[in-house]
Amino acid sequence: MKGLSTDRLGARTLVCGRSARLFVVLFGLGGLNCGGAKKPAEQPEQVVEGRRQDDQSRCEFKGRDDRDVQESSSPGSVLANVRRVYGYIGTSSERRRILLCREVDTNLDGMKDLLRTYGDDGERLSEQADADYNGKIDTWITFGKRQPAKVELDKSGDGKPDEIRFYTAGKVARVQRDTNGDEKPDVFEIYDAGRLERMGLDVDFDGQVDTWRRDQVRARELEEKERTEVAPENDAKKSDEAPAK
Ligand SMILES: [Ca+2]
Ligand SMILES: [Ca+2]
Ligand SMILES: [Ca+2]
Repeated sequence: MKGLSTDRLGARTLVCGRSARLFVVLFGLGGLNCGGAKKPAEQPEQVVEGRRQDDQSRCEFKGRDDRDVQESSSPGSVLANVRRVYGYIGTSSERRRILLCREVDTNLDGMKDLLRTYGDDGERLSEQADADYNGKIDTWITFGKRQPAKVELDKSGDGKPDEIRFYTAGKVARVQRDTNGDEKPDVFEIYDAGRLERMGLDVDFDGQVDTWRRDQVRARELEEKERTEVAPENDAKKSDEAPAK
């Protein structure tokens, strides 16, 4: 089956049949080659209207007969910049198609720079992003229940994460950071309700925290909070202890 449809984003979408190998989107031409049509001859990587044929795809679908691939263009993009890869689960009447992977070229430079993977019920499992568009993934997100549970960042540009953020109920709870490039964390931040409470520093990089620093402002706030929470009890005690008139 070959035709035009409209997806949830209202994007113009070119849809092919079940087998991924049955279609090829020709970048720059927006053409389509579905089942039965002639496959284009193998060509070396080339620039087509500023786009290379290798778009740094990271979704798994090449050479897979059990994957469907859908290419679409988001609003503002003339060419296809969104790819969805589908798979199948279940058997016979319970067999259904599910979205496994979605990748996007967000800055329209021809290279995919954002990838999301999904579970059987459409829930987000993970995300990878090349946030500075240099061709290397620098952000990895692992999702818990609907929200990010862990975010790993490569700030040094070596392709490996050097900062890991752990989240609880959507708020940052812990951060660990490698500042000397030995791939071991040496800064540990502890958060309370999403606000930095204290920071541990491993200054000689032996894996042991040498000093803990409390956020001075946060410490004062906590002390004040403790004082005001205790105060009413004290007041009540005083009135209990007051002699009867
Ligand atoms: Ca891009
Ligand atoms: Ca990058
Ligand atoms: Ca380190």
